[in-house]
Amino acid sequence: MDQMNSLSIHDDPVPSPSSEPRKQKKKKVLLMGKSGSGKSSMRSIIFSNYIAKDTRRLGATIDVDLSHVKFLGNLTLNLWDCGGQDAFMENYLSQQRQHVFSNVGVLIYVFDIESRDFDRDLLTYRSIIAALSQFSQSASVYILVHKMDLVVPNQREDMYNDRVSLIRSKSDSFDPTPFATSIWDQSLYKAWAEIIHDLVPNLDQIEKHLGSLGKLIMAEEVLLFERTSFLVVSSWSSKGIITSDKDQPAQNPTYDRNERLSNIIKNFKQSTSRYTGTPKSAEQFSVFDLKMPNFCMFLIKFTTNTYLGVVLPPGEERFNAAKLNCYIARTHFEDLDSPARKSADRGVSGDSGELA
Ligand SMILES: Nc1nc2c(ncn2[C@@H]2O[C@H](COP(=O)(O)OP(=O)(O)OP(=O)(O)O)[C@@H](O)[C@H]2O)c(=O)[nH]1
Ligand SMILES: [Mg+2]
Repeated sequence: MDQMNSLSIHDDPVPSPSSEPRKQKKKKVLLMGKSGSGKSSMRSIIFSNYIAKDTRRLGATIDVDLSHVKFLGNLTLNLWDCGGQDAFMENYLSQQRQHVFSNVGVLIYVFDIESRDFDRDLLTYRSIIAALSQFSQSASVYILVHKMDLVVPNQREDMYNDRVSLIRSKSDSFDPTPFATSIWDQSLYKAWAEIIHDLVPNLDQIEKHLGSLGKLIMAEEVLLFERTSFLVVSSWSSKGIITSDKDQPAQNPTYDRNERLSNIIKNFKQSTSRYTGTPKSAEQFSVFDLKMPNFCMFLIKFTTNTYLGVVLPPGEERFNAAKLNCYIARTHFEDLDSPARKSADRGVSGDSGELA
């Protein structure tokens, strides 16, 4: 246990991030797709603590709903939730063309799998892609084939593959990353966790340090959750024990456990908010312990923008020492998260409004 109490996470030759203060980075994220495809629903679930059934009361978005999300790694996401009614789409493509499509970091385009007129959806997508290649050629493109829950299970894969190959053929020089999603299961969390993983600038460094921490505390698995979305943005597993890759043989067969866990904890946070009267956006727990006969787990508030989850074999000693060491490691990870940020303004400070 001595070894664990003198935690050092500098065993890998990683340059100290505190010596090179990072500037605040901004990423413009366009969320587009036709009206009713589910854009605002997913935005509310991922960033505003909604659960799936809350989305039924959302109205159609008028023009663009703009929100700024402060994020892990000194990153601010400028999220443009673009109302998808025809008149708005035409406006983005004409009068507002440069304003909407310049400086875009990421385009997330949502297709409704139930749409009756997919050919028309494709035409609109093509116009959007043309505008994007005109003003933001280096943007990343993600396509979400959404509402998959409405398709009977044995047709899902074929239908999804058909749609994706057609969408790809209309994507010009972009190479979109596709996902099949639904707000009614963990697929939405998986898609957004991957998108966010690509967005966070210094995640490779964070990942390296997370691995060192995992080894030192003799964990089986370490998970880093982004605070606002509660998505697992990074994870580490001790070798040979667990893999999250579904194509690799694993002792833990639940390959989508990270997404499931995000889903479960977000629902848990919703319930605590409902029954304790705590505002949904407030920090709702600082620590969560789970001690089962075959494994233990704790979740702690870690840095400004993260929670840390640690899975361990059963055993009180190891559990307590690991937790203590994670608390010691917090200051170091705080630097990796965002050295410049000590502001009280956290999370979504949505200034919803029209295009300027
Ligand atoms: N069955 C199913 N319904 C969904 C899903 N995602 C969203 N919905 C429903 O779709 C409806 C429309 O969703 P919105 O998120 O408002 O659609 P939008 O894309 O923002 O539409 P605009 O703002 O007009 O562009 C809501 O009633 C949601 O509950 C899904 O995955 N499955
Ligand atoms: Mg909307």
